[in-house]
Amino acid sequence: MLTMNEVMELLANRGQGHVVDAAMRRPPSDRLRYCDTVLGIDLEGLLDSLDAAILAQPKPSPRSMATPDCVDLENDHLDPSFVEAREVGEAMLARGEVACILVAGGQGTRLGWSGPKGTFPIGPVSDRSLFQLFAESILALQRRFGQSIPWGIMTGGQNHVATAQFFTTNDYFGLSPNTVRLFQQGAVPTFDSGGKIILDHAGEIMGAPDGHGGVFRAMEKADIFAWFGESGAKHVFYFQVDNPLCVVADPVFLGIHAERRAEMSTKVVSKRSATERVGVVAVVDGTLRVIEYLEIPSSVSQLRESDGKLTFRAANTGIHAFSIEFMEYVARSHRLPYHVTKKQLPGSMEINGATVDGWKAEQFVFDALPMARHPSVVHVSRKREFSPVKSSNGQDSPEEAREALCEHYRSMLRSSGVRLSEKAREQPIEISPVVAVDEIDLRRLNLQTLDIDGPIILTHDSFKFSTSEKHPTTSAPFSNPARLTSES
Ligand code: UD2
Repeated sequence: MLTMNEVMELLANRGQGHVVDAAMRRPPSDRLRYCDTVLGIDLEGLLDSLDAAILAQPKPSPRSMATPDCVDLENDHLDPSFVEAREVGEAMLARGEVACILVAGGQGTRLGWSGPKGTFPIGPVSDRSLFQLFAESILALQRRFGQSIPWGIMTGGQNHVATAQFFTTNDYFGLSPNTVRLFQQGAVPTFDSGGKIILDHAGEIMGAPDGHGGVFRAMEKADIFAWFGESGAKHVFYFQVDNPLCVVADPVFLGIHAERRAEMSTKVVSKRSATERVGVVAVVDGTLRVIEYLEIPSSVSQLRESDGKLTFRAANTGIHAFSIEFMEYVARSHRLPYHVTKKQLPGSMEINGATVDGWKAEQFVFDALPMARHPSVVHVSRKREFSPVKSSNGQDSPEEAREALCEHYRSMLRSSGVRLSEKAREQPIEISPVVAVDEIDLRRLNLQTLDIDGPIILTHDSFKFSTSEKHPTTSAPFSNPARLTSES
């Protein structure tokens, strides 16, 4: 990495002399802090990407594009051929070889939610938050496999404190605090429309979050790799905060990842339309990568097979598995490219919140895929595993996600042999992960009939259920776990 003097020289040579002057006006003891957003990053790569964006240099169109080879679990995740993969993944969890990373640094601006997105209430009956849902999934797996699962949560500068308070206020949702670590992602400079680094009215460099691809650098800086290593973890299950259907630390996915000795594996679902705002996984000029939705030519996204299916339909879910060694390699390689996009940014002289046209640079976690020697792609059911909460209404809305959760719980009950009465089928339903994370857990409950005429929630303490409105206050302990009726 560049020394401070080399960074100053580079900035001076690349038209950023105003930053050098500002830094030199700082007392030497303050320069390291002042330059934090330009140190420890691939500054040259960032400035090259900025110049290319400003010159609107067209990205070289791929010479060749092909669809990726996928392990297909879309139709039946319980397919016997994956029993072995599940067993491999469960053995990894039982040996304490799995850690989790959740990226929760972005702002939930499109959702219109003021707090950290993970605090958003998503439980169809309980309104439990996204963070609680994920925490209880991890708690359930820890109990099932008798091993702690270290959980790193990446926050952003704007939501770190609020996220930390949310976990302490909620006692980490039953998790032991020493198995959860929050760490902040890094920041990179923002640029005005002419490509100059923006300084605020105090002469400070205006930084912005460096993208979820900043997770590698942030994990290294926060000693997460050392923490994971000390706990015996060898593999990392990586997921995004906005998808409540994510099967956290999915043993089948982890088993496939390990069986194929993959450094990085990624889950895809079928795109629901040519214009859906998701990246697609494809083989571009012989290399497996994700092409982000803003960078996919419409001629490619519109291509269809003879059966009408989209040719490039492998949608990036943001769910990945990594070997820890590979994550450390990516962190040290400084090879992740920067994606520079035009944004409305707070101006250097923010007057009444005035914003200016500028440029923002981000790194994307999935750009590590081309660096993996043996990547694997697993195609899973969208219905079962993917309903991100992105905007307040329409597609990817909270309502859509809540209904997807209810349908997921109903199908879990059906797959485990439970008969749902006519009226129970219409009710909102929720199963806390600590009661059951999947059909296998549910079968152990020996629950045979569910005949309830109100919102149902199977909570954790002594399998109670509540048939009241939201935030159930009254709940009836089961007299007979096999048969649940409103009269229970
Ligand atoms: C992302 C993917 C898209 C598809 C979609 C699925 C990118 C660029 N695109 O779209 O291909 O997979 O998700 O839902 O990722 N985050 C941080 N720090 C940041 C920025 C984001 O932690 O600086 C987190 C954010 O909290 C969220 C996740 O990364 O958990 C995805 O970020 P997003 O919602 O901005 O990505 P989106 O919806 O543009």
